[in-house]
Amino acid sequence: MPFVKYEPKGEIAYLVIDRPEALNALNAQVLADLSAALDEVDLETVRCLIVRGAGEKSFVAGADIAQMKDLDPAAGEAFGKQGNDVFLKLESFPIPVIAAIGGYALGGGCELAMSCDFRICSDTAVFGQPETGLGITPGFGGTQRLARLVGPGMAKQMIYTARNIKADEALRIGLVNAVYPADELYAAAEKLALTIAGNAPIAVRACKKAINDGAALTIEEAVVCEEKAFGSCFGTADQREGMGAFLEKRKHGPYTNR
Ligand code: DAK
Repeated sequence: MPFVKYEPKGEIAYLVIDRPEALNALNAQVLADLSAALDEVDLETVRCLIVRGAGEKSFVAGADIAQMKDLDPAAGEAFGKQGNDVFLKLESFPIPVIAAIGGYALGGGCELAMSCDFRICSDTAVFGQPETGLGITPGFGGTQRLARLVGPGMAKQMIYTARNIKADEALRIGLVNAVYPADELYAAAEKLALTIAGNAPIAVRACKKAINDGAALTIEEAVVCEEKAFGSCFGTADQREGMGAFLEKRKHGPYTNR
């Protein structure tokens, strides 16, 4: 029974983590299903993904503590690698991925959200890295991505204290881009996804790759990523349409991904 549902909706699609009886906690099967769901995405049609949790209470309440409890060091390392591999696949997925967080995003759930391109959340959302309170470290990239997103000082405070934060604080520290009333979250996510889907897909993909590839480089090396991205758009039908529409003072037609 897959714990991740792939739900295409025209040019956008949802990946729904669907294990509400455990607040969508990530066990090995959920991670395998998430990887398989990414393989299902039709990249010819779909231009933006939204990741969300099933139910109203939780995005993902962490890695599955019951499954992790009796792991030995080798099995712990293997579980960490499985999660890291899937989250890296999501982070470098060719099209943008929005995390729409309605409720708990704890531990592996916060790490899943941080592997997406950006995050929006409900006013009921709760974020945290509770691992040190459980006797472990974050295991799916939390020590690295949280520090990059909110700075090392705030990341260290959150991780060392294992204290949860609410949506307003997540907004203040830059962990999420926007907070919505809970019943408006998914409509807002769709609106954002459709706006992205309306722009030239080859350009959007090239921007994602340039931003990701450049993040760990010096500025001198990083701008080369942008030069490559920029160059790759020229000669595409979408670049001709976009610039042609501007010069002809008309709205651009739908982009064709060509
Ligand atoms: N794992 C397993 N089950 C979970 C779960 C989780 N993370 N979170 C919730 N559940 C289950 C509960 O056990 C309960 O199951 P039943 O008792 O009904 O069978 C059900 O979901 C509903 O939860 P509650 O009854 O607790 O619901 P409440 O509303 O009272 O509380 C809560 C909600 C989110 C505050 C609470 O459930 C909670 O504190 N959950 C745990 C949150 C947490 O600590 N998450 C971080 C997990 S640690 C690594 C790899 C990965 C990681 C680390 C290392 N290596 C390989 C190195 C990642 C670690 C984590 O993510």
